[in-house]
Amino acid sequence: MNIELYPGAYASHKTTPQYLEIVSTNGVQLRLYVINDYVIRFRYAPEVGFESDFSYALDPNFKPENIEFKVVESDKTIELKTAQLKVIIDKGDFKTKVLDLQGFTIIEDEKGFHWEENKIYGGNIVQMSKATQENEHYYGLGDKPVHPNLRGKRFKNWGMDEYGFHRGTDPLYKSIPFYTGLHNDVGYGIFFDNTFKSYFDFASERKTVTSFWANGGEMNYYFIYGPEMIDVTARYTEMTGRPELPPLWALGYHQCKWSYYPESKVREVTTKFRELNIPCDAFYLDIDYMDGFRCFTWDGDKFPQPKQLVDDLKAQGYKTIVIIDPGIKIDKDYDVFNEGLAKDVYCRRADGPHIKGKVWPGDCYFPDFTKPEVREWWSTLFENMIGEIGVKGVWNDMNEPALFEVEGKSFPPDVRHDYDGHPCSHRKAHNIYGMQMSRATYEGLKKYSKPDRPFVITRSTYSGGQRFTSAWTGDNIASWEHLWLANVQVQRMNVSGFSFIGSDVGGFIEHPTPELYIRWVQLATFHPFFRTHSSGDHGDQEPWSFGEEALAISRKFIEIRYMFLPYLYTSFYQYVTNGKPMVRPISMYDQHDPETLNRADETMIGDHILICPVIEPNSKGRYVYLPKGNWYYYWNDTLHEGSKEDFITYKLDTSPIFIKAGAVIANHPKMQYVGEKKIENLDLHIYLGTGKELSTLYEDKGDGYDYEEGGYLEKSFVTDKVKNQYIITQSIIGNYEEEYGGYKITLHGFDGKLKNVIVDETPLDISNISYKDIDKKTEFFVNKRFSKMVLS
Ligand code: MIG
Repeated sequence: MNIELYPGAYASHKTTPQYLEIVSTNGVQLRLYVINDYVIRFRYAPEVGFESDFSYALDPNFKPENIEFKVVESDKTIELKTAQLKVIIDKGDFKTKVLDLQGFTIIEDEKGFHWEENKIYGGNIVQMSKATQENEHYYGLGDKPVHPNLRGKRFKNWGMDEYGFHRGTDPLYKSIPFYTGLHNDVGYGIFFDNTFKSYFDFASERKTVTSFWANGGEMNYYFIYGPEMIDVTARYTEMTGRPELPPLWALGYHQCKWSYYPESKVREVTTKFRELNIPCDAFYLDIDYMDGFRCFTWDGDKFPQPKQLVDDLKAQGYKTIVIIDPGIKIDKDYDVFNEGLAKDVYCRRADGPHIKGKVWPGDCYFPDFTKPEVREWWSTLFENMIGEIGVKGVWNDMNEPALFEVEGKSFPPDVRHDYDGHPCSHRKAHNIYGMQMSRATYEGLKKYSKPDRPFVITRSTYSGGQRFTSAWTGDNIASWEHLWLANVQVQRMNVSGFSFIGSDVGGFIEHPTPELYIRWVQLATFHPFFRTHSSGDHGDQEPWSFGEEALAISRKFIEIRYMFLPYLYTSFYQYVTNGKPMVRPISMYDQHDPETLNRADETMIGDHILICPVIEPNSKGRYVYLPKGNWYYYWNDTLHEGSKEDFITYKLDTSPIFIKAGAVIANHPKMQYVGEKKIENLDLHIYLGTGKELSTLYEDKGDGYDYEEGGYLEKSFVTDKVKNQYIITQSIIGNYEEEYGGYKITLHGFDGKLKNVIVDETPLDISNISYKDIDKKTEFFVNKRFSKMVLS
């Protein structure tokens, strides 16, 4: 039996410019680092002091601000105060609580920090327990396939290859030990930056307690104050990093299957997309393109001329993406294997031999991606693939790491890792292995795809992995339950700071019905990453594989995706610059409305679009809760008042999409791929509102790095209704030249009653304005650099 150990009473404290350190009578050290006014790091050392301070999660570019904080000692407590928060440490029992400056308790220790000796491996099992408030809700924690609100459940973080997972399977592929709590309207986050196997219990074992612990390492967590939940996520990615902008095409539609081969099949499918006018930007080659599954090789029979193929696809507007797994086949005639051996890149067991594991190529060795020299070597392997052949993106799979035929489906615990100069066992490195692989891959693409932007997609990742790569949710199933899961997993990953994610559309395992495929496309149309993928051992899964009706509807939605690219790209820009997730559960849109807090389906995409997926067969309508604001139904401009539930009816060819009143939204014309056509005029849709509303539009070349030198535009549109006038102002930052001539304005909700349009003081001749009475739209053209437009 293990004994729970606790800190004793207060013995002494000291302060440095970065932290307050308190020591207990039995030698426990607690350091409170003030990261900024909103974020405090809690770090405990139970016995002999702290380990070397290193984290893969933190963005190396993130430097804590030099923040002033005050420390006040009294008889019973030590208090630390920032401009936003107060932390009180009880001198008697070492417990902490965090309050806002109004004295409201945001979080407090229940047992607080305690630990048990790990009798098998040495070190400690470090534990923390917090009181749960009666009305407290919990969100986030990565890819957990359960209802958005985590309360009443327990989870484990340990990256696993879970083929055909289902609702409740835990753990899955990703480890993101960060959650958001909300009670009494106040949101906060806890990021437990510990890469060992970790656990979170949200008032499951004991109804009034939320706890988290790990099988090794330090009790090292960050308290992140909101109070708005959206700011919690933003502050978390301020520390753990945000990605660079992807190439615009990566937000287009992707087509994948395990596997498209030989070359003639690839040509047939890509040509058919063009013939049928289904937009598509990216085409994937799964493991069968390789020679016997040897990474960085091509099967000479199936793909005799890879460069020619990639070039031809490029001419048709396709970007080719190839899979690369971590396992390197043990084969003395294989260059990559030999090079790796010579450079000593492969992971070893504790006693010296390499870790040998079976995956697709048979027996393999595995690079230790936690070693800087190994990542550097790996990045150079992409020279030919990216630099010569012209592949545009790389797909990292099996990087939990996944092994066949062994217990635990991964490395044994004794395997050694460099961990960037902090040598350790697999127990500590398992959860970051996939993240470091995708990092090394990203660095390879950065090297050889210049001046273009890289694109990487991964299955496994850890906190901070969002800096390097996009992700997908893994091997799902063609079922209605999985459509529901896709929706909640994409939201959850977004709450967890990882926006660039999507699911295998239609399901990876088994064959979807036409209806399920259609409904899935309708949801994924608004997911940051949009790709159809299937295991290929059942019927085909291209948009035309489900009959005429499904083809027409899929095409219609993929076209909508392309029309909304400027909006999605702007949402990505907001994620990159201010950390607002691209996909926002409606609890994050309005946490002050209790109706939003347990909703799984309704979802905000960016600032102004609300979607609600149809997640049942034969559905003719469903209830949709619209949060505060007024909402236009996308399909007919009917105005719905928010803060209530409405019953929305639809057919198979529509799904609930709402645009917030007051929004200004840009649309691209329909295109078969990004950049196919020159845009003559940019469609700008203005949705009449009742108050002030800000809309953003980000524009740049869609690829390359000119934006770093000012080659971008950030346009802010403010709409406002003042008496009988509707005023739209535009302000612009940056110096990119748009390729289009002007704006084609479409007004929504004006009922064709427009009398005057004044653009920058000049009345517009509105005799030519076209009134479309049926849908009550009014269209006209204006200068793209206008500053003020008055409609009356
Ligand atoms: O053991 O590369 O999740 O997307 O198609 C299966 C073949 C390996 C698992 C991935 C899936 C991919 C498949 N891979």
